[in-house]
Amino acid sequence: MLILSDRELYCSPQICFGGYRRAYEDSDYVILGVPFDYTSTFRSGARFAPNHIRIASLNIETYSLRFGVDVEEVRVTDVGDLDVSGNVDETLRRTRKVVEDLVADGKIPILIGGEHTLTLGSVKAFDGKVGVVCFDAHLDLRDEYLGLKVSHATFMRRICESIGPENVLIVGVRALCREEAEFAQESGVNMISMLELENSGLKKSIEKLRRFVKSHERLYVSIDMDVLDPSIAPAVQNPEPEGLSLHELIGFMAECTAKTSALDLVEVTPVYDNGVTCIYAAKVIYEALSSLEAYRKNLEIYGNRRA
Ligand SMILES: [Mn+2]
Repeated sequence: MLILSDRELYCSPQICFGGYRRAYEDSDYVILGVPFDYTSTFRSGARFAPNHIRIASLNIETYSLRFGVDVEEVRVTDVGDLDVSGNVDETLRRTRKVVEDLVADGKIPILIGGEHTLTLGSVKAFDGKVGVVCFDAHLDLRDEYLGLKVSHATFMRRICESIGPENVLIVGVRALCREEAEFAQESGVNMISMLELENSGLKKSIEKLRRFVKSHERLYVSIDMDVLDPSIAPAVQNPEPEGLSLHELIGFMAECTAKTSALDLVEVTPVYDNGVTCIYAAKVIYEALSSLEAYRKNLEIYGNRRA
């Protein structure tokens, strides 16, 4: 039996997600903070989210009733935060390089932002061979915003240029400008708007998501926390009314599990939080880990049968 000294037992050198500090070599899932919000234009402060979400993660239960998994028993580690640069392109380059490393080592990266722009760096790690499922109130498809080609309002346009608009699905949309609506229509970006969800029902939307999942070998899943209704998750950089419930978000997310190669959660801004948005964020990550682990376990038992 391993005997720990009181110092080893009771002292923690730094906060890490869920307290998971296992050796990198022994982990399947790697948490990486990206504390960056230089292009934010409204309620800035997402740079503070990684540590606040880590604190929240230490104070909620880790067992998932949905997936029958206790994240305590999952091979997770937290490698800390990316050293961000004052230059956005350099921050995105570093994000890409680190995600490339993690993927090459067979890990599933789970990034905690930070603003949504980081997804552009992260997706590029897959060299164009990935579908993106993005949960977001916004389309973020402007060609330029406030003089910037690369920002939280344009990054999805840049992703479309990089991997092709037909390989992008944005779920939970309800906030867009005419330019974005027209681009989405003409380019063939896939979309499940909140209006569509309300009018056609959850079942139809899930069928649409399943078709997208089926047509891709692997997926990058990006969760902008503003996809949730601001009445439940108010502390985001750009809140928009009429959002998803957490149950709906986790349901959609679970549909992507079999193909999920990496995941990020972005746009939480703790300065506007009463603590609950960070709890929601930590919960989303726990449920994501649980569904990925349940799938992995299933594969071990039943072999490599993909949905
Ligand atoms: Mn958004």
